[in-house]
Amino acid sequence: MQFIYQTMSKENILVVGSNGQIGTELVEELRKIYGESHVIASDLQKPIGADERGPFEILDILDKVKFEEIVKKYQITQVYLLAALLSATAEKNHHFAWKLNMEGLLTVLDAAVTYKFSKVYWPSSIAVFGPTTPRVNTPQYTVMEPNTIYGITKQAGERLCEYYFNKFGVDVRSIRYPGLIGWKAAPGGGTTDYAVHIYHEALKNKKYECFLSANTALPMLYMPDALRGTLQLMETEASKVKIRSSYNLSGISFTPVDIAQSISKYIDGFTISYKENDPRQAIADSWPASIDDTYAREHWGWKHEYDLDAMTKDMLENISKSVIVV
Ligand code: NAD
Ligand code: AKB
Repeated sequence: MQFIYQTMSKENILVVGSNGQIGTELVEELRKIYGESHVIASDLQKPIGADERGPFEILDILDKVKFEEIVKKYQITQVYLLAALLSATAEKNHHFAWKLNMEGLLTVLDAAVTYKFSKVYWPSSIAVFGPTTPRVNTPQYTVMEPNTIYGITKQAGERLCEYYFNKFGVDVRSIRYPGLIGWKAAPGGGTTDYAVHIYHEALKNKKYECFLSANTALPMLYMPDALRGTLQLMETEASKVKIRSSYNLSGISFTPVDIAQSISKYIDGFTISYKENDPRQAIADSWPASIDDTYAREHWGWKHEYDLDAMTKDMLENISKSVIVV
């Protein structure tokens, strides 16, 4: 087995947290590029109902011994670290959010030094910004005072990534994802999750009760764009990746009213109502409404493709054909 890994590809990639919203789709894309046997998926448990293609390992990223065993077993050269608590879940247990989000990253960065990984990918978030940040067209470099535990871990994580790049030469790359919207997997406990649930409820019941208020604008991105951007950043020549904390990345920004109007173009009679006093409102209010991603566009050619209506059409078509329940 090891012989195959050595001869078929130079890269053996470990995805940590592969059963989640991003991992489910990212593993598929990575396997198209590097070959099934070179992309090792891993998570706390085997994915339910998943096909058996490609290697999978049960891994808790807080178990450093097991992580290193897997790194050695598959001669891992790159890690995509996706395991984390997201904004809403993290607020329910801030100690564990700090532990998982920070220790997981430190473990991977230390292993990158020890085992000389060629690259590491770790996603940050728009949650690095806070209530004192300019909300519209938020620049790459600006005031950053996040007031959620999730945002605090993302900001500290960005500092760690840059530190390991400068001090140890770890080729770590990162994107500050906005809210991601896709139909292949459920979102995992964030503030932007409404923008996935709304499509499922629209198709099932022609109505949706939104936990954010009507005019809460947030930056969002359709999953095919997010995956393309991620792989594009990871394929970029190292000298062009000039930001080693994390890149702002922008796609579409919209409010619950905007997405409801977009859905109404495809589903007659769709209605939206608003739930009051949800704790996720305060999180959303502390985040940017839109993002300036000039550096990603200039440094490595980022460009999003999907606007709101194109995403809505694609989401509704695919959810109606799929068996995935969110
Ligand atoms: P998710 O919650 O859907 O998936 C996370 C996965 O990690 C889950 O499958 C979970 O089982 C696994 N996991 C949890 N604890 C683990 C542990 N101890 N060891 C191993 N695996 C563990 O999250 P996601 O949406 O796929 O996000 C992945 C990353 O991208 C996170 O760092 C998140 O902060 C970041 N991000 C996501 C979004 C988004 O909108 N989805 C936006 C910004 C940033
Ligand atoms: C969340 O809402 O927590 C995530 C994010 C934007 O980081 N989707």
